[in-house]
Amino acid sequence: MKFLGADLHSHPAALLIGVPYDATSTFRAGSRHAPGAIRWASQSIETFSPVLRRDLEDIAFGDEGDLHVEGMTPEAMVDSLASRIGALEAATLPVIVGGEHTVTLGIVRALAGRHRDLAVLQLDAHTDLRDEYEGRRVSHATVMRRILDLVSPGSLVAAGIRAGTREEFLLSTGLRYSSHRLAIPPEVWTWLEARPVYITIDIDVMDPADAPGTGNPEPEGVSAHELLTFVRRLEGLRVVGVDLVEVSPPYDPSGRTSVLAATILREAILAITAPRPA
Ligand SMILES: [Mn+2]
Repeated sequence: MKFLGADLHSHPAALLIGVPYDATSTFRAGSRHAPGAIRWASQSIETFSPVLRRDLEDIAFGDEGDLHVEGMTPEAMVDSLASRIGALEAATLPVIVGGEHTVTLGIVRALAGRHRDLAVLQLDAHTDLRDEYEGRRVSHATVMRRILDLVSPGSLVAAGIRAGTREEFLLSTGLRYSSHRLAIPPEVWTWLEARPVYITIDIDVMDPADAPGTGNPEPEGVSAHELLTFVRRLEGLRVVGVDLVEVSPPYDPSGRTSVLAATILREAILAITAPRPA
């Protein structure tokens, strides 16, 4: 099954790739089932966005299925994903569906090599800035720290953050911006407008009331309306890649988290591929 509105294109404007990997998720695994669950849930929504007035049918949008990552170490999965992203045409927007948050490292590794001034925009409940977690340096809880090995702290903008250790919050004061709020201050947004941006959306940025199906739910998150409004504003940025991670179908018995994830992806793809004013 392909994602809603996806078709075969030799030069896609946007290409969805699933990464069914959750080997370092220790508390509540299950995000390896997310690419399949989100594709299935996508059949329940429309290709047309009445807010953006755009339709997935109108763009060259493909879904190449899942990367084969079963049984891999986190390092091998990251390497494999980085080489797949590195092989994409520059005009193709990678739309990656995790899997756990560790997948972001593979994508950013490839894109930071291609764009020297890459900014990374993280929407997440957790800082993910530990240097090591349960003996691993590459894990869902260390992913943003490993990304700081690739881009400078001044290149990272984090929003929705409301959980982490004292040390992680101390480290986060050195970032371009970090806040529990989703709204980005105007001067930071203007800074983002001036460079290529990678955006990673950890579904746990959402309030568990709207997105219960995730490995590490965190109270006091943002609403679906707030997040979708934010995602539609991506139309104003030069986004060179996007991921949506940490949906965990075994903790989503009603399927509502996967439906929301599919809606976020539709709105993100439509907003990011919208023609930009010259
Ligand atoms: Mn995360």
